[in-house]
Amino acid sequence: MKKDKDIFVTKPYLPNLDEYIECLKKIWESDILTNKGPMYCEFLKELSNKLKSDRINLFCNGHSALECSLKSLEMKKGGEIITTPFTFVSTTHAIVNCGFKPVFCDIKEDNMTIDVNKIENLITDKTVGILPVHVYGFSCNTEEIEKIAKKNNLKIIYDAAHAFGVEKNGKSILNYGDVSMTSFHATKIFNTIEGGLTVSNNSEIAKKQELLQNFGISGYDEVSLIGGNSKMNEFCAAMGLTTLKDVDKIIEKRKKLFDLYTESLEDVEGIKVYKETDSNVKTNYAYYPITINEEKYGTGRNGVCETLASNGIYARKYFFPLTSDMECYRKIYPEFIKTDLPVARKIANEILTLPLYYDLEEKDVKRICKVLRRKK
Ligand code: T4K
Repeated sequence: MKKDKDIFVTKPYLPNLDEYIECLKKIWESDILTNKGPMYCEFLKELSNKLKSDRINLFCNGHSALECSLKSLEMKKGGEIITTPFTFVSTTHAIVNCGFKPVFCDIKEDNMTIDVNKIENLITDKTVGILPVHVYGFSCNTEEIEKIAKKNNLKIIYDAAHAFGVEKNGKSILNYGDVSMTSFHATKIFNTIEGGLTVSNNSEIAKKQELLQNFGISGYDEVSLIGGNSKMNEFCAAMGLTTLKDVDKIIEKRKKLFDLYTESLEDVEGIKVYKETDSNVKTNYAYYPITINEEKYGTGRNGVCETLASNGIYARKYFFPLTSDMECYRKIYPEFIKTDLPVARKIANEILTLPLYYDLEEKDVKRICKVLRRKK
């Protein structure tokens, strides 16, 4: 049972209730609850302005946005997609659900994104795409990924589920790749309860996604594609509309808490803290990951997680286990668990993501750090 002093890894940001109720009144007046009604259209317009793209689509969740991205790109079914296993399982499930085979690439020590130096060794005549993850909102090396993709004629799909609000070279990071998707889940920095979005680099792909997410319906009496249903409804769009203006404020508060964690933990022997490594990137402070070196700290990651929990602090092991090692894949792809992923395996065994959310107070961060600094 949740106690008052309990601190969870995250807590959704809730916008001004009166403003949300105003939107609900409009929904009641319109009688339109879904299928791209007025709220959806207004939210889409506001996002277009914010992201400086008119090639965007809104989804009922991030996972559907990712699957739709994979389906929209004309990649040969059964082809291989190079990706990382240090991610939420959605990334790998989407690849498999869409009829492709994941090929796992190791990650970098410094920001846990795909190691671009290890991609080309994995390319075969079956490779059709690269699906890197801007994990924790830290930027992948988009320049190198683009070069490799161009040279080998591969599509790029970014899992930017954590990266709404991240900017690279002065533009939203969602504008990179053939398609980027993000998540608006309740646990994300900006939420629409459940929701997701794609940004495509070409209008034809964006149009195809629009069809795919609504059964392929292209006219009153016409269905031109075999699609499904993954549209965002009016209530979620209203949540997004009410919250969008608060995004900068949310990121600013998270930065304060993020910096306080770093200040309090960076000198602790055995604890490694992380930050955005690219000076051209403005990050969104989506998560606060640390790794714990058992030898130096005196206790391993699991022990630290338990100690925090005994103090009412519920950190999470995002992302352990690696998706390549998950039970669901052991039978169909027994080779996955043997993949050579030294950095990803080490980090997955040492990772802990600490609580970080808008309502978290500085005194909470200090309390968490006090527990972590009480090193044996
Ligand atoms: N790609 C990546 C890289 C992703 O990380 C994700 C999702 C996706 C794709 C797919 O996007 P979506 O289809 O989800 O839009 C959570 C989220 O459900 C998931 O969205 C997220 N990534 C993943 C990293 O974390 P869980 O199973 O850890 O969530 P849960 O329910 O344990 O919540 C975590 C904590 O948040 C709880 O301890 C309490 C708090 N919480 C949660 C919810 C839902 C609240 O206080 N209120 C709430 O309403 O997966």
